[in-house]
Amino acid sequence: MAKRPELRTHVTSSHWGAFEVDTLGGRIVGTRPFPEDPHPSAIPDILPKAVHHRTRVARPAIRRGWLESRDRGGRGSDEFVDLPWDEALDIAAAELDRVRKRFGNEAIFGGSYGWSSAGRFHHAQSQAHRFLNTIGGYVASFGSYSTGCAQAIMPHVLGGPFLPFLYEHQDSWETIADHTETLVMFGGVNPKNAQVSMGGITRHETVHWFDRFAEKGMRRVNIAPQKTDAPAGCDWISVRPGSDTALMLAIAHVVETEGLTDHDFLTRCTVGFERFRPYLLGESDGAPKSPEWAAPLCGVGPDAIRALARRMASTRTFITVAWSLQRAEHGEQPYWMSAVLAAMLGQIGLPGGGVGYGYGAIGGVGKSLKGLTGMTFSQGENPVQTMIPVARIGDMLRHPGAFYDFNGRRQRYPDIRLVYWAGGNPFHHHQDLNALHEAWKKPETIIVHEPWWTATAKRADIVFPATTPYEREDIGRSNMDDYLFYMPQLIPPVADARDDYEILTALAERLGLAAEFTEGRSSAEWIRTLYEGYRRKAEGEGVEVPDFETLKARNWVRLPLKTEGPNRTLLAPFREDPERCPLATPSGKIEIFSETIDGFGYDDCPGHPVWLPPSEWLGAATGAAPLHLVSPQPGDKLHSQLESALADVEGARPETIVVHPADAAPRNIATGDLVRVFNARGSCRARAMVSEDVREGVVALPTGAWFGDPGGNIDPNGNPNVLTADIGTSRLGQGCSAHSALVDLARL
Ligand SMILES: Nc1nc2c(c(=O)[nH]1)N[C@H]1C(S)=C(S)[C@@H](COP(=O)(O)OP(=O)(O)OC[C@H]3O[C@@H](n4cnc5c(=O)[nH]c(N)nc54)[C@H](O)[C@@H]3O)O[C@H]1N2
Ligand SMILES: Nc1nc2c(c(=O)[nH]1)N[C@H]1C(S)=C(S)[C@@H](COP(=O)(O)OP(=O)(O)OC[C@H]3O[C@@H](n4cnc5c(=O)[nH]c(N)nc54)[C@H](O)[C@@H]3O)O[C@H]1N2
Ligand SMILES: [Mo]
Repeated sequence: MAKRPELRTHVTSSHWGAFEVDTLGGRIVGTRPFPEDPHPSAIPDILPKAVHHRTRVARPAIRRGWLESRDRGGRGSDEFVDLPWDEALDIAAAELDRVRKRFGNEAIFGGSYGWSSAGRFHHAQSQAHRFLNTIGGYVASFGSYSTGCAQAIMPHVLGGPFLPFLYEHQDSWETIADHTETLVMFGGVNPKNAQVSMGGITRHETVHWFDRFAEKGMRRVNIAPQKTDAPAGCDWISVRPGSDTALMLAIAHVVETEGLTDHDFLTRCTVGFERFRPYLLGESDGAPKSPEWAAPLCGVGPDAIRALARRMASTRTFITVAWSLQRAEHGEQPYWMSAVLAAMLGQIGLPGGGVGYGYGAIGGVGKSLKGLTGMTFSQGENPVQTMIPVARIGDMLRHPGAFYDFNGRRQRYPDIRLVYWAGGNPFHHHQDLNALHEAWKKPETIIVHEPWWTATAKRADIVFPATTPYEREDIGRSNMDDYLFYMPQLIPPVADARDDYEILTALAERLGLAAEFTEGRSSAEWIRTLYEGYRRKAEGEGVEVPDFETLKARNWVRLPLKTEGPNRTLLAPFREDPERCPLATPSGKIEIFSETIDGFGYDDCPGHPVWLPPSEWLGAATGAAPLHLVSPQPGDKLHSQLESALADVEGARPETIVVHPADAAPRNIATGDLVRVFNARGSCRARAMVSEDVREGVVALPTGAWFGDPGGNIDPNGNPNVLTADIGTSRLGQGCSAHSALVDLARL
């Protein structure tokens, strides 16, 4: 008699939190919130449909044009031929070998940017990097789409590296709750974004903290083009996108001219105010950066600016800056200027005062936990030195051999023949996708590992079907979370999918490098080895972690990491004694003027923060492109993940664009109408939502709809990256400039 399938329930972890999963007969049939999560995300609801979706890559597939004639032009339109694993692996290994022997490993681009899935071992990007290092190296990428620009500029200002500031040192939510009187949030603190955190976030607490702030009577000011960029109940100062630096300068101008600057702090803890002050007061360029100067630029009235500046100077004020502000042309400036403004207010290093970055951008920022690192699968050493800033991939493909500037260095783009991608979706994440579609024709070969037929998989030559985390075992753990998970294999691999590790091991075998790649260990052995290493390290730091079998039996545990708690304050020891605890800047102090940056001679990022209008913003609006497009992260998912099943829901696609009534009326657009969003770079469909929650002149279309139609035609699903510009933030940061784009709308 056949055994009746049994309903089983386990907990797993993900970038959007932990959740319970029901499986039955090898399928995921339901999910439920994790009981200890006070504000669980609804993102997993769609998982049962997405994991078993018809858009899963079932078998290894090779693009017909490439297979038959090594064609490059049919990427995105050609059909694919399914091949048995062995044959597809043979072809891919031979191609990797051909390219590295003929052109050298510098012809392989393996940056492989993307969030992939949570799980400490099966992290596709790290796996691909280790494999490519094993076979002689690859061109890597620096930074992230998230914070690439900040990672370049902030070490010059506060000493680096930037990310540990964010994740380990910034004021905790407790500190802010206890001390802050005025919370000034440039770009808001967005609860929809705090749903996710790389590697996992078990307790979603952002909304709870804002309730507490409200109860304590903290003044919360959301300075953003959308009211919804901060939790309900905050004051909303609606600002023009791309203009925050002008607003910050005007606040600084009031502070300085009304005698509110903390000169003692500037003298003790900063350098270069005397070089910046003439610019602020207009002595060097004839334009005092007064509220009257800033008002027409940023769209905030002079009285409101003065009132805010006086309040900031007279109360304990914490300035937060969203990552979105540096994902824009000249994104270096608001980041630098916010630190300068906080320094002038003299509250850096005081609990609940000063400045912090990326609160709410991911749920882990602000959590006060003992940072416990470890369980990292080594990527090995990359013998190839060439590296590009991550968002410059389009330029690299278009201009092999060309020189470009990056953070004081003059570098040359390599000549890429083969692109290897596992765990990312560049045809979701990159800007100006029609241009990328063209540039993507340059490499001879493109190899992608993907669970789903994304726009990137469709534009590859060789596609290997990858498992999702539900089809393999792993450990779930993030430095910004105090839970630890055994992530069981919940279902067998869907169709012929294999783990990234298995795929790469099979390729390494064919290249005679299996022993180097695997060190003789299976996935299960690696997971246990990494875990034991972590456990020993944790014990060394006084944190007890269960042994592997115990964790496996228990599924999850909460670790006693909540120790630093209430007093975590950024730069407190430095403020206390800047000579004894200097910053890692050249002067050891906060650099209001940077000799280093000045020495680079960049007109798009000079020696102190300045107002530099972006090429596309409302101040440069034209009849053809009168509206500013912001393209925030989607609230209902992570980037382009789970999109296949979300898009199935009746009416869900194209994606929703938020439009102000004053912009909708003259275009005869009402909520629910289909519209065309367009500019000279491309166009997409979207569904209008008319709302006063967005600033007039601004439209908001989230990222993540799968890019559909190649070429300059209309993208049917609403991917904003057909509209965004593929330009660096500046020669210093070379980050992505997604939030700087002008567009128009028309009813379809
Ligand atoms: N216009 C605009 N564009 C933006 C942004 C913006 O604000 N505006 N934001 C940018 C930012 S900050 C980011 S971080 C990027 C995000 O861009 P990405 O990180 O590239 O986006 P994801 O959709 O998360 O891509 C991850 C891919 O990995 C696949 N995957 C998941 N698990 C596995 C696995 O185990 N193995 C393999 N092989 N694959 C797996 C998923 O199916 C998915 O296709 O987008 C950027 N793009
Ligand atoms: N649900 C969900 N959460 C996510 C993600 C996801 O895909 N889904 N992605 C995660 C990732 S990878 C990242 S990097 C973070 C990103 O975190 P952020 O960078 O903070 O997020 P965004 O959603 O790009 O932008 C937030 C808001 O900034 C505002 N904004 C845009 N330009 C400007 C400006 O010039 N000035 C001001 N003042 N405001 C501006 C927009 O109105 C936008 O809604 O989010 C993370 N969280
Ligand atoms: Mo990001």
